[in-house]
Amino acid sequence: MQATSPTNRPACPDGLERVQPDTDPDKLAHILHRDGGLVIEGLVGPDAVERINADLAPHLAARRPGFKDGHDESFYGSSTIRIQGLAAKSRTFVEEYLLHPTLLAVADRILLPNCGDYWMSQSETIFINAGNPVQELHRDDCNWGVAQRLGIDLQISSLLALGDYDAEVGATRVVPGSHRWPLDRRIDNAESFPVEMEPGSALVYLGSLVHGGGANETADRVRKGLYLSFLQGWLTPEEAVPVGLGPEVAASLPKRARELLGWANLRSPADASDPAAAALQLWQLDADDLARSEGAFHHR
Ligand SMILES: O=C(O)CCC(=O)C(=O)O
Repeated sequence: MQATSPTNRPACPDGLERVQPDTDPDKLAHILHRDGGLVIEGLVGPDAVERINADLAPHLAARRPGFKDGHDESFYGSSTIRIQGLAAKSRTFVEEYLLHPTLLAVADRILLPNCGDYWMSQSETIFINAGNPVQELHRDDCNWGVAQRLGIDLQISSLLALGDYDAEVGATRVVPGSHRWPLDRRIDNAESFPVEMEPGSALVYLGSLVHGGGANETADRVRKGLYLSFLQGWLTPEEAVPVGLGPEVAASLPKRARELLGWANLRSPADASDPAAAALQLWQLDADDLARSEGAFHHR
């Protein structure tokens, strides 16, 4: 079956548009709101992909497959290697992906209408080894079930291909247009399509889009994906990001990276008309935000 977008526009087999990194971010936001996801081709260059792979290789080698007992069979993957805290493990990840201007420009447009600032919710390798079955389809926003019912964009997620990313090896499956569905509508695997990508390309999608990892039906290939998500600053991230990062690494990073990684007060909403709302800030640490931003806990 050929996938169609909500506007019945002819589309790729997975129903998502392919765009280039220099596409106008307003257009990217428009496509995301229309389809729920898109693929940015060549978002990260081959050198950076190689360096991220090299940075993460020792960590991957040391980690056993599986993530959370009791949930590996249907969700995390008994043969899948997940490692979080990537900012502390790969400087290239920070410079070339977390701070990618296109990714941040689109996150600004999706998230800032409803918050003073957003932060990283999670960075994670999702390396699906041969034989791992298909993951349960889901929406990332289900982490914040109460807020999910507000009907606003809570999160923007992405999966960067770090190697093979075809249907047979377990490319992410998406249900185009499902970000508009009522939350109680039944999700059928038959309505999902694999998003095939070249290394360095990224699937970017709203937290409300139904998706899941594909089955790795190969004998010996690995589906190498790197997950990164940004979340409304008034919601609790999936990963305890600043704790994992630690002050020394935080101090060595650019300011915007520190902000995204929980090493700064969250900015108040730009349009806060209530003086109290402008004065109050989330994620305070006494009066020492600046010191904290620099990666040091010095109290006056
Ligand atoms: O690995 C993938 O393609 C998707 C993974 C995912 O959605 C998740 O683990 O929450």
